[in-house]
Amino acid sequence: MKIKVNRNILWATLFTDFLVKTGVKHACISPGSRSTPLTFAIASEKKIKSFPVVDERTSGFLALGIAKATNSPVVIVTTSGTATAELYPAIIEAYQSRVPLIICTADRPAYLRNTGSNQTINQNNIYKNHIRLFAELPLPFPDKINLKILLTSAYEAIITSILLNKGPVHLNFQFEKPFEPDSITDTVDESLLEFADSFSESLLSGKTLTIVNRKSEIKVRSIDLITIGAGLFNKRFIQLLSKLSAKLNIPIFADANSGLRFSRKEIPNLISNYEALVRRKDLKKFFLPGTVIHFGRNLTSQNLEDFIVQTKAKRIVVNEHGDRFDSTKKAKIIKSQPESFIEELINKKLEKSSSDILNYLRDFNNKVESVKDKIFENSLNEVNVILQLLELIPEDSNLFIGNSLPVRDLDFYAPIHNKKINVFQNRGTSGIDGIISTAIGVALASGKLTYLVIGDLSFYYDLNALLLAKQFAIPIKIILINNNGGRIFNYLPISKQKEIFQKYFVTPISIDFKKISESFGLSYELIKSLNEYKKLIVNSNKSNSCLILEVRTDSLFTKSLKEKFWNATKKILK
Ligand SMILES: Cc1ncc(C[n+]2csc(CCOP(=O)(O)OP(=O)(O)O)c2C)c(N)n1
Repeated sequence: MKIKVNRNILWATLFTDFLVKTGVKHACISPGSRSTPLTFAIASEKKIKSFPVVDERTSGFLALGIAKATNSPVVIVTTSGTATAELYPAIIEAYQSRVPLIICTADRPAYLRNTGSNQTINQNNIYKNHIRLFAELPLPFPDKINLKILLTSAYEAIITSILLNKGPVHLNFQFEKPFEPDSITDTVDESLLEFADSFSESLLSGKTLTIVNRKSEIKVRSIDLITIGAGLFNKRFIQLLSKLSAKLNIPIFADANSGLRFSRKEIPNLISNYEALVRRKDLKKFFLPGTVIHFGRNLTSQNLEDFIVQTKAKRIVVNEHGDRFDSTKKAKIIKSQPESFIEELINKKLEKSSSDILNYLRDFNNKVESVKDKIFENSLNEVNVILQLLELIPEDSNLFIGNSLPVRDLDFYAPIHNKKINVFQNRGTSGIDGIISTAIGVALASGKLTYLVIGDLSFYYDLNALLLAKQFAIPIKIILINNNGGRIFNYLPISKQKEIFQKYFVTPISIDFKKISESFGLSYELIKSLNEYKKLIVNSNKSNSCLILEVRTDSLFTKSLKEKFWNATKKILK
C-alpha cells in the first residue's frame, strides 16, 4: 500500500522509533523552525518524556543532570546557528565526565553553507574537540539506502555514547523545507516502514553490546592505600572494595565527591580526614605507602595528590575506559571494570598490611573529628552550612555540590556518615556555569529529594535555570551561600593585591536574590541564624516546591576558622 508522507517527518519519526528501541527516555528540546521535524517526532512520542527549554545552554545542562541521575542517554534538540554553540559548555562537561548525551542539531542543507543564508553556520563537527562521535546525516530521502545511513548512524551514535566510548555524541540533521507533517513531499510504499523496522532490529541484535574484561595481569605484592575520586560506584563495587580492604587491612581515602564516605557501615576502613593527615610534614614517618590503587576521577585534594607523588608510590589508576585520571602522568593506567579488577586482586595472594597503620589512621581520623566539631559547630560559617546539611537531610537524599569553595569544603570537612547520600557535581571541567540546570536535571529524573549548595556567582551565572524549577515544578532545595563574590580567590596569593583583587577576582555582584527568586515565582528565605538554618533544613522536605535558602556568610571569618582547624590538627598525635 502507498502512503503519503513529508520526508523530513518520516526521517525524524524513524529516528525517534530507533531511539525508543534503544531505551532512550528523555529529551530536552529548544524551540526553532529548522528543527521542526525532530521536535514534532520526538515530542509526539509517548515513550520519551520531552522537556521544552527556551535557552539551549540551560537545556544542555538540564540534559546532563538527567543523564547523570539515570546513567542513560538524553537527547537534546536544537535549531541551527548559534543555538548549537550554546550547548558547548554542557557538552564539554559531559565529555570530560563521560555522561551520555545525544545531540541532535538541525541544519540547512550543506549547499547553503557559506552563502550568507540566514541562521547558517558551519555545524560540521562543531564540537570536535569534545565529542565521542560525530555524524553528518544526508538530506532526508525516503529510500532504503538513505534509511540505512540514518539508522546505522543512529546506532553508532547510541552505542558509542553508552558503551564504546561513553559520553556525548553529535548528529547533524540537514533539512530542506517543508517541515510540517501535512506538507506532503513523497508517496512511499508501506513496506519501506517495515524495512526500517526490521533493519533497526537487526542492528540492535548485534553482538557488539558487551565489553569483554581482559585480565589486567597486574604485578603487586601488597596494596598500602586505595584512593577514590568522584564517579559512579555501584553496590557490588562497594561490597568488593570492603572485602578487599578488610582482608588486607588497606585504608581507603575516599573523596567526598565519590559519595563513598556516606556508606560507613559498608566500608570499614574508610578514612575521611586525610586532608589533615597529608598536610602534616611528618606523615611519611608513620605512613609511607608503596603501592596505591586509584578508582574514579582525579582527587579534589591536591595535597593528597602531592603526598602520593612525594612518597614515590607505585600508582595504579583503574577505570573502564582507561582514562588518564593522573596528573603525574606516571601512573599505570588499567582499562578494566573496577569490579572485575578488585575481584582479581581478592583472588591473588597478596601480603596483608600491618593493622598498626590502619589503627593509627583511624585514631587520627577520630581525633580530627572532635577538633572539627569544636571549631566549626557553633556559628553560621561556610563549612558548617555543609556539615549541618549532611547531618540533617534525610537518608537517600541527593546532594548536588557547586564548584569553587563548596566542593572543596565538602571534601575537606565532610565526615563519615551512616546515612546514604547521593553526591553529584560537575567536576569534568569544574565550571561555575550550568550548575542549577544540572542539579534540576538530577532532581527531576531521580524523583529524590535534592539539595544544591552553590556560591553566589555560580547562582547568578545560571539564573535562567530558575525558570525550569517553576516550569516543571521541581522541589529542589537550593542553599545559596552568598559571600558576595568569588571567595575561593581569598586563598590565592593574588589576594594581597587589594585593588585589582577585589574588582577583577572577587567581582562582588551585590544583587537582591529575594527579588530574583520572587520574579521567577519561587519561595525564598534569608537565613538569619544557625538555629533557623537547621530548622528550615529539617522542615525542607515537607514542602513540594522549590525553595531558595540564602545564607549570607563572611568568607574571611570562615577562612580564619579553617586556619585554626588546620593548626589544631597538626598538634594531634605529635
Ligand atoms: C564558567 C567558569 N568561569 C570562571 C571560572 C573560574 N572560577 C572558579 S571559582 C570562581 C568563583 C566562584 O564564585 P562563587 O560561585 O560565588 O563561589 P565561592 O568562590 O564564593 O565559593 C570562578 C569565577 C569557572 N570555574 N568556570
